[in-house]
Amino acid sequence: MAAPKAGLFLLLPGAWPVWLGLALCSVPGGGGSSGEQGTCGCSASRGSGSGEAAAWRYSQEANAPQQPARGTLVGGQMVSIPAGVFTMGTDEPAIQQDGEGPARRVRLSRFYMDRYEVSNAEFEKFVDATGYLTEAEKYGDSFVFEGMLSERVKTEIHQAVAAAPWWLPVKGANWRHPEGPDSDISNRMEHPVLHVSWNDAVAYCVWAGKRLPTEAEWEYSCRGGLENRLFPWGNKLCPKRQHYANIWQGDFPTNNTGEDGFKGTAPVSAFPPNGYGLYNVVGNAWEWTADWWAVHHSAEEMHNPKGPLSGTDKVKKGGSYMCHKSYCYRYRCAARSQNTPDSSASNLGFRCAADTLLDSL
Ligand SMILES: [Ca+2]
Ligand SMILES: [Ca+2]
Repeated sequence: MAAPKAGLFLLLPGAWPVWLGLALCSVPGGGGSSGEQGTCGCSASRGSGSGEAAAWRYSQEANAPQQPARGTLVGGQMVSIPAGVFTMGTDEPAIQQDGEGPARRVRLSRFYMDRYEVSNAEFEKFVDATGYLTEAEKYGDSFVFEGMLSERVKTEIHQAVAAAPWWLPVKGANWRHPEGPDSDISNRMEHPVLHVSWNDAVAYCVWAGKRLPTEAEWEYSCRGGLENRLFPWGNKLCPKRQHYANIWQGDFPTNNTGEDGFKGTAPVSAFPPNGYGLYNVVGNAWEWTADWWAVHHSAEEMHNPKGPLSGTDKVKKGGSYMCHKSYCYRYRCAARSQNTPDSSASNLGFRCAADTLLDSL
């Protein structure tokens, strides 16, 4: 099990995903224009809606795309992403060392993309059909954020990641037990599967007749037909004071208000979809891509790029429910990070892509 990257993880005081019934960004226009330091960090006053009202506000029905999606829904689970050319990366990198630039033109053939992050329910089908054991289960432990752990589990841990002491290797933590042996997913079957390594993600996608998206495909999907925008929906983090992603609100690292409704993960169908009809592309769970990690990129136009031929880490995209702008401003389409292929953690999942659709999809 490889250590999580130190720069990606946040203190999360809440113990469980909690629906707080708080839906609106409490600072009008939070997030502002491109490059502004907005976080929806609207801790001063919360929305006053009831849980039921907030649940409706973020339901699939209430958040149906207001404009026709440019991707085409195929069956219930995948979207046909049209061939096209887009600007990958940015010439205004927010995190220089991550290799977000340069902006370069990338041409892609048509492909298919999962509408949602792979959920616990979907992953369970795979495990039930194959008996697959994830790497976290084989290793016997996985990384969990300290703030998610019970006191009993914490007292049994005597080791931490030196560079990121808030991440603890928890014995018995895996996709079925995200916070260790005394936790389960019975109330989170529609949440993204966590504690899956890159190798686990590949195994799932192959079983499903799919594959992991390349980084270029993921980013193109993230942008939803928009050019040079920060987020899948535009440049404002909270347009019309509405939350569009599950990230962190509050004062890092002491207070996660859960203003967007979730201190932990959210259901994979929560929050409005982007222009291609994809949900939770940024935020909620980090998503593995197929590519090896590198930080230097050619500015030349490329056609269906697949990243470096080899490497030590794989690219992950989108940030997670633990991302706050002050620490991990990586819930942008151009943002990126990396882990070794055998890494697993309580904020890292995936979705699949495909070149063709099987009849069963
Ligand atoms: Ca949140
Ligand atoms: Ca995501």
